[in-house]
Amino acid sequence: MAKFLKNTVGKVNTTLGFYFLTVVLFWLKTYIAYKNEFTLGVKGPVQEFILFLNPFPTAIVLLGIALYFRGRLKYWLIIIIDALQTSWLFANILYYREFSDFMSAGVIKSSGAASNNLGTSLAQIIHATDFLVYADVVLLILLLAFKVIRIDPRPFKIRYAATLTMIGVALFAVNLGMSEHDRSDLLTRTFDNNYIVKYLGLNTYAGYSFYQTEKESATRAKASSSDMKSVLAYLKKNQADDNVKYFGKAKGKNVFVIHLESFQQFLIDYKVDGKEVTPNLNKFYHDKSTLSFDNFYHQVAQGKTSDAEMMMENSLFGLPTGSAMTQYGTSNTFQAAPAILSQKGYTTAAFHGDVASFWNRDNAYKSWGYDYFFYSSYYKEKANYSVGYGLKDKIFFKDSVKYLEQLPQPFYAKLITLTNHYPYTLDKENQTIDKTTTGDSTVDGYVQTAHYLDQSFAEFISYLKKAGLYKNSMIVLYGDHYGISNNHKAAIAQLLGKKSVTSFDLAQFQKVPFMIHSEGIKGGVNHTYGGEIDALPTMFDLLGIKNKGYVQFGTDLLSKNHNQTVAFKNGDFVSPTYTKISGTVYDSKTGKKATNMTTKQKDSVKQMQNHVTTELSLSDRVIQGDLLRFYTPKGFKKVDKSDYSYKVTKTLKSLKEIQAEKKTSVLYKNNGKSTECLYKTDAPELSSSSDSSSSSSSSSD
Ligand code: GP9
Ligand code: MN
Repeated sequence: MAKFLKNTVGKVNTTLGFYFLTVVLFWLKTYIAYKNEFTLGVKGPVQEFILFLNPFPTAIVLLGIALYFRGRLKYWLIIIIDALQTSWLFANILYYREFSDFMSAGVIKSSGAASNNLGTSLAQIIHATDFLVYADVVLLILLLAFKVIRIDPRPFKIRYAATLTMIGVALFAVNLGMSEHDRSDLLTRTFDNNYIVKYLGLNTYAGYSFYQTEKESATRAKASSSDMKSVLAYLKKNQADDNVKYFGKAKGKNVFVIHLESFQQFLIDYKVDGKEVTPNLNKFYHDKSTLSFDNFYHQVAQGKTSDAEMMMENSLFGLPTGSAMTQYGTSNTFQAAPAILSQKGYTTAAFHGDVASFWNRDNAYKSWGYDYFFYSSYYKEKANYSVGYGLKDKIFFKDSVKYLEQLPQPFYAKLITLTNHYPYTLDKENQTIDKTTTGDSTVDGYVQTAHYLDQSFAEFISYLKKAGLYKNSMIVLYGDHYGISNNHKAAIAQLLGKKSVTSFDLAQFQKVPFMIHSEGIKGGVNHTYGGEIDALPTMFDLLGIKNKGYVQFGTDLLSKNHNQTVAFKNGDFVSPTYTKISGTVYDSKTGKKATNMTTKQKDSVKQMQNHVTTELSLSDRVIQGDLLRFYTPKGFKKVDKSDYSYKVTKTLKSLKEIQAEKKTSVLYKNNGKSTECLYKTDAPELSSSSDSSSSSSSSSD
């Protein structure tokens, strides 16, 4: 034993030994921090293994740089590189504690203190034990200084240094390969910083973040106010008038925006074995006070849900790649629906049963001016309460009520459902309709989760009726994007009762519901062509808010001048006359390829294409150049992100205070008595007596 120890200690006196000691110590503390300081959402043994592995590759490569240098210098370089990596870890531990997110290069560049008040709160969030991350660095310095570890002055062979670099790179490739296998499009789709750290580690995240920020800031720096002028000129020409018949018909009402996850239009009135899949949504769709659109398309790209949210609340498109909400949601200036409405006296809140960081919601929502954001930490969690990304819809809706009833009215509340999400798995106890039988296992569960969503929606609506909210609210429903991707052509054909599907059929398959319910308005199924980009101007029409002056690329679906050419993000489009998919033009009425077109017809297609290309590229310019910083609409006050915090404790306190101040919440009007008892759900998870009362939220942020 003594000999072994002596041998091991002896090895530390060589350059290689010292280097390895540093690598291992760095790995160890990073891993400890992963486990204790961050909520990375690691699930299953593969992800556990990736997490365990991921500090190694970059540490091997980065600390290995020192080995290319001579003599004592290489030792001090090892220490310096170690200290730098440690500082990044240290900064992120603090930042994460405050913002539940990793520090981005953008935050550092735009001075974290100014944009996030980090400076002022630093004293409150720092713990003495945080400095322990430097313990190994200090220890190594002391060991060297007191010559416990002797510096090996011999030059380290370049060949060995290169081998170590290569080992690091190879390990990185393994790490990346395993990660992509477990979660594809990790780097291109930019879902969540937590994902990048979980899979590729904190160092890689740093590199990724700096690369992204550099790319973004170059475009941002090039942009100027004259770019904004061309956008405004375009909008002036293209924005549509309001519809006097509808204008202001829902003025002053509460607004519910219910995000139907992955919900496609074909599900409306769809039957499996004679049984309606979504009877309650169908009823709502056909209600005499519901304006329903049956030619409404999703227009998302890689940003999926986040693209839908961007369009619905900003009337700006997502980006050609990645997610605009993730990449620009923190730093850009926005003039989003929540901000506009809150400046008109609304309380604004978003509800979602996933973690706050997904799609960078915790930051983007601040930029959009959301007063409140209730995410997973606000909801009681139990093993069977969640499926896939988070809380099951029935539980989500029910447990949202305790916050909803506290919002001063009028409010704008967005509720993002989650259960109807790929791969459409549902616990046995929640299955109340048979799967379809196409034989495609990812497709067949779709009707089951959609049915579950439908029931959840019905329970929520019946609560709204009992609580008196149904009458004084405008309720907007939309499907965010397809649920069944084009990779499942055979199954899609079966579902639609066709032999096979063409590209035209697949374009039609991108329809999603868009419904606006408000008691007193003239409802009915409206056949106007439109898409998510048009939702906000349409809602504003009903709420009596003029769109002119706002930078919104969509137009009011109810307006006579509404442009019915619906752009897909890749430049394809559909319209009542022609549809263009991958360069091929189809006659929208017949679905057949358009042949023998007259010059006039060709011109009309060309015009549509021009319109689509122009609006997409201008919208991209607004986001990539952060152009809204150059323009503030009349009467609009620029959003200051630092005014907002979504921390549980702060929010609960603020809700409590606001009750007596505003005196308009459902709770206040009910003499402080909760309306939760009005909520009826058949969620089996809540049926035992201990679970049926909704207890307080978890206390973690
Ligand atoms: C996650 C949820 C899913 O919070 O919104 O996003 P998606 O995968 O549909 O884009
Ligand atoms: Mn989605």
